[in-house]
Amino acid sequence: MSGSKAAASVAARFRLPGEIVVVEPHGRGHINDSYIVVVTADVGRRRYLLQRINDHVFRQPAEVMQNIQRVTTHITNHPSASEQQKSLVLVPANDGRPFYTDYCGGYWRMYPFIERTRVFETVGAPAIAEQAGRAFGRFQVLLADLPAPPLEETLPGFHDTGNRASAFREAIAADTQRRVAAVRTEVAFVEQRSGECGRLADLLWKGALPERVVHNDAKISNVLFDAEGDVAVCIVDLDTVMPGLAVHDFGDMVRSMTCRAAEDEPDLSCVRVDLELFEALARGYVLETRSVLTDRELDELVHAGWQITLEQGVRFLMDYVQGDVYYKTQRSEHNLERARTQFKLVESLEAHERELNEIVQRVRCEG
Ligand code: GN1
Ligand code: MG
Repeated sequence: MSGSKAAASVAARFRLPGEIVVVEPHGRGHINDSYIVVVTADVGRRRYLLQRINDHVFRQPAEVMQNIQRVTTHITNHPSASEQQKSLVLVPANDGRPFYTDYCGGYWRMYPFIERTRVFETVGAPAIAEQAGRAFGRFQVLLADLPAPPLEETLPGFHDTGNRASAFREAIAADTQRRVAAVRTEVAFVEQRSGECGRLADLLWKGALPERVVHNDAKISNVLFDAEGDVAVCIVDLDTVMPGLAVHDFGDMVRSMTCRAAEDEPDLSCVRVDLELFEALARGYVLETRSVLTDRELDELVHAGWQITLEQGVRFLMDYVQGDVYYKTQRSEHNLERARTQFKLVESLEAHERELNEIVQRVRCEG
């Protein structure tokens, strides 16, 4: 059965208010399969987002869904959440559960599609970076009072960059696809920097940085803006919301919001940190998290940008070396191109480290 056909039969297993008229692929994301479901109801046409969870990546999909259920319920009842953020709720399956399992054991879930919004794949102006920084900051603050128990750690060590570097070393040594010879320069790039990869995990272990509920995939395309593209109104993609470090999210924001090029831009001459975008992002994020973040967390913002960008490059390169088994790709060297783009940005972050720290100092003193 084709993906869309299977999705159409699964869509009927959810509590929808009318007749399903269209089910079509929604080509976003590197991991899960997503579909748009259109329903005609008495109240008019309604769209939904149906997703099949990738169970090679998420080994415990039921725990992922339990986390999402807790997070969406908390946010829906939160007095300071936006209307759009509150509308990110799970559509129950016909049996009342927040997901449906098909006859192969696949996990599916559905959300109402949040209409009158738009998504950016790259950041073209400081105002967008500031809005996105504010939106992720508010998201972290909304979850700061999530009641116990802690969320499940569905992807253990997700941002443990040191562990990622060790796994990478093993993949290089195994070289199952015979691709390592072609990426010696990139492997050396990572090796030269591996000493600094463990810093955030060490600070967490020593208790210098607090564990919080964070998003863990804080990239620009996970922010919904209003239809005009001026105001960030909702954070989406809750699969990886789990315990972690606030600065991991900021690091992912630096990675995806301070460079005007896309994460897979093959022309490396346009890949560099834009200090205006960085300043706007830092201002937005610090403004919103002021009441929650510690000084030690703010001290690590610039390092986190470097570390998470390097980590993402290591992950893309490792997938290339292992034969493109984790991320979806659109072309044969896609993962390698993605890795090179991350490494170019790492170099640029290194070259501008002093200015980036000065910007953070300035932003911290404002207001
Ligand atoms: C993956 O599937 P998607 O696009 O939301 C990945 C993130 C990476 C991101 C890079 C579970 O996210 O960690 O940062 O790609 N998610 C997982 O764009 O590995
Ligand atoms: Mg994601």
